Amino acid sequence: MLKKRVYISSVKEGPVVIAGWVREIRDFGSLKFIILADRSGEIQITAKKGETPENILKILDGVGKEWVIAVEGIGRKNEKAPNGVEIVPKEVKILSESESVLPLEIRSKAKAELPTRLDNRFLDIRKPEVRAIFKIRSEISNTIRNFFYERGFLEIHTPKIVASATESGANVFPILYFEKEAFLAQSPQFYKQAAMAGGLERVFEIAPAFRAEKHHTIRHLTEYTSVDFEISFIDSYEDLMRIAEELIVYTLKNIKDRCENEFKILKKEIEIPTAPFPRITMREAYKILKEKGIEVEYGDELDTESERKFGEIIKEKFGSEFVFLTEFPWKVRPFYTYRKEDEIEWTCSFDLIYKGVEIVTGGQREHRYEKLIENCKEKGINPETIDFYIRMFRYGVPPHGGCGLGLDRLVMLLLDLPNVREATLFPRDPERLEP
Ligand code: AMO
Repeated sequence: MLKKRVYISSVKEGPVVIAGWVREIRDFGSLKFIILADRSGEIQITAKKGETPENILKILDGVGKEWVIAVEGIGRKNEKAPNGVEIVPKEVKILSESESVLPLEIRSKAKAELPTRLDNRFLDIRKPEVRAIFKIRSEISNTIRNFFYERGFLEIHTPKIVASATESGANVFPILYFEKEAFLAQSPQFYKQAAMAGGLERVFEIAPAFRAEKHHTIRHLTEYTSVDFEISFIDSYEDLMRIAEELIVYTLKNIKDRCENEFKILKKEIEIPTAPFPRITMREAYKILKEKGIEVEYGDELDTESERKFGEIIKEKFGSEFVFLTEFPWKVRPFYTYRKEDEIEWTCSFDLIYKGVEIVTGGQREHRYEKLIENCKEKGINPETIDFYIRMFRYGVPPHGGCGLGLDRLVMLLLDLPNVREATLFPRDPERLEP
């Protein structure tokens, strides 16, 4: 029976086999409606005394909400049915039963709290509006992959068990690796640079990254999906920003078409941005914020609130939801960042802010061995502890740079979700290790 199964959304008039979850039952004695749902949509099954065989009526009388059943029947036009077609059942097979009291209601009007939803995520994703988020997320990662393949990038897979921190020692997860201490990778940073040292020239990776961030915010996870790319033979970090903005425009354009139905379910209109996005140096940003009465210490990063405010100001000024904040202070960037030639307290690096939240960090890397050693020392890093990385720069490495984009944040912001956890199927945070 299941061999002939089709998705509910493709049901037309005539014989058909469908299968899915019993989402609702309306019983009027001699007439019974069952709403059956699968990944593609919902349909009404109409069982009537006199029309439906007695044995089938009996089976249907026994089923409960969220049971999984397969139905063989006839598709018939009915203007009163939800999608204009109903199913008249001829054969019903019970595939799985469900307990009658569910820990999370699928169709309840009252919205459950996020922790309850996440505790019961397998039920939560039965809701069309939640499933739509993950369909869009899937299309985003597919589109990103296409973008890079079309431009001749190599997809790489770098280790997630590593010997040292790349971003900062403070938020790295130590693990026991046999008798040694190892860490979960915070970023593929060293390895995408190693790919440049190896002459791969243009690489990308979509993979998990781990951050031991204890704070509870709506935009931090302890495990997130990082979209990284790295390219060689760049003239400046402008080359990187150009790819990053092209990637964003390409992705949003593509998913707007591919996910029309999901955007409808979520009642979202997607605005396609135009490149180039505004570029504002950090030095300008301090001034712009100061004019609005927001004081950020010269040489410091923007905190969450000033970043949000900055996004608002840019939206007002340039009509753009995206803005590159460029030339970050050396003080707040990692040791591998390339410093401006004539103003070494500033760097050739940037963040991309979307709707007031950082979604991308990138920049040119220091590829000159001597300078890299100096930078390590200035940041209090003993180069010998990361010799496997540093030694590459003794053997010919072209000027290069790249970016890391947080996929979870992109999905959250695109869909205006209130929390990054909603954009992640099974989020990890300081309290959540299950499901
Ligand atoms: P950074 O540490 O800024 O840079 O991270 C890059 C992007 O990853 C996302 N991100 C996170 N998302 C959710 N939860 C977190 N805890 C979290 N931490 C980071 C953000 C951020 O903009 N190696 C550099 C990138 C590079 O220069 O290529 C890096 O990892 O969207």
